[in-house]
Amino acid sequence: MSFTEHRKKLYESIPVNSLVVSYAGVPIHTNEDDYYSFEVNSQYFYLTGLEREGTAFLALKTEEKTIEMLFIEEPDEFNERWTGKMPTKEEVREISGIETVQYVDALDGMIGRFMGRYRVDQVYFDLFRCQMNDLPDYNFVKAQEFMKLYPAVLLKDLHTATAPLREVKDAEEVDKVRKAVDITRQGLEYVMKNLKPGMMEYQVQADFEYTCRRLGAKKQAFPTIAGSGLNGCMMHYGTNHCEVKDGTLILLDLGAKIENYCSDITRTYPANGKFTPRQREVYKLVLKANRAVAAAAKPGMTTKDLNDLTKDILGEGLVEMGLIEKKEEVGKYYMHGVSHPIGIDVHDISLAGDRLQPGWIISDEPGLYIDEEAIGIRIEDDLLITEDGCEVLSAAIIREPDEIEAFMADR
Ligand SMILES: [Mn+2]
Repeated sequence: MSFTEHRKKLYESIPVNSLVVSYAGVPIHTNEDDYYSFEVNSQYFYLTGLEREGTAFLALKTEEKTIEMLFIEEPDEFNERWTGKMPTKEEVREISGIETVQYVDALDGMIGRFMGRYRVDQVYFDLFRCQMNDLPDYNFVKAQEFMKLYPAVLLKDLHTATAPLREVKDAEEVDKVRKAVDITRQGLEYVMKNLKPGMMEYQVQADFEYTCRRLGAKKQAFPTIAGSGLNGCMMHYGTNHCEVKDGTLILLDLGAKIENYCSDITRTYPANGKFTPRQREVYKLVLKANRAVAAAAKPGMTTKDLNDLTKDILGEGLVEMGLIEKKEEVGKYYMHGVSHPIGIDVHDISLAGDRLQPGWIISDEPGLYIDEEAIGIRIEDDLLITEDGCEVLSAAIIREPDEIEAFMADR
């Protein structure tokens, strides 16, 4: 089973006398009695396969053995009456492959017992921080509580420890991303069938997300970006509140999520089904970079290598079009990176500078953003790195301008 394998890889990679403490997390309060929809901690999910709030995972690696345990809330009638069935010990045992399951009230006592009975040199908590000013998340708070009680133990980062493991996807993980990509393909086809000038961007978003749900994707991989005209020039535009005007392009950066694995695809379509000659010219240049990255990506490269290649191609093309004088000025119209890992997180875990290996899944997403012409174009595919190159997981999502026009004409 996949999650058992994930834990095995972790146990092999950490030293003896290590304690691992990982929490699913708790929902974040909004106002009154409302909470944001719960998102499970990714390290916890990777190690257990569980998405349930309030649960925790504990592992101790000693010289002789590794002990692993799961802690869940005790199902009770009152909570189940209001919010539905809670997972049972048997159910979480089945999903995670962890035999020993206890109720969460026993967790602190168990940590104390481990600390008293065994030699623990280091303890792993997820200490990842996205922005310096972010509020500390649940695992971070728990790490601080632990360190107050056991200051002599070396604190290590579970995020950093799992990164090399999560970077390389196993067959089951690849299969989940494949399914997510295929649902995204069908969602985009439904969008192309229905897209017309006068729609609101959020209606295009709704067409896509409706298809995802209908086909079994409970969640989106990230908030759908549906930016028409100038809005397509804003990298992470997400308000989607404008009308899609005739003669404009709409940039759609979106993805279904399947069993907590993401797809991340961008396509750019003409609202009325036909590219103008200028839109087609710019589109062709972005497509050239997109194809070149897919042709070049292979083990040993870094995402920076792929981005350098992208900047070369886009820069040369922009010089030919007369938009810039030297290709080094490419940053005026292309201001992001071409590639990031994809997995449980849409911008998935990786350590800076790590080189591509077979099993990595990365994006291939060049773009050009010409504000003065209200042309924003990005074409994004998902690549699985293989032994000697890559497989385009999203190969079946059409991207040639002729194919798109033909598809949109035939409806
Ligand atoms: Mn992306």
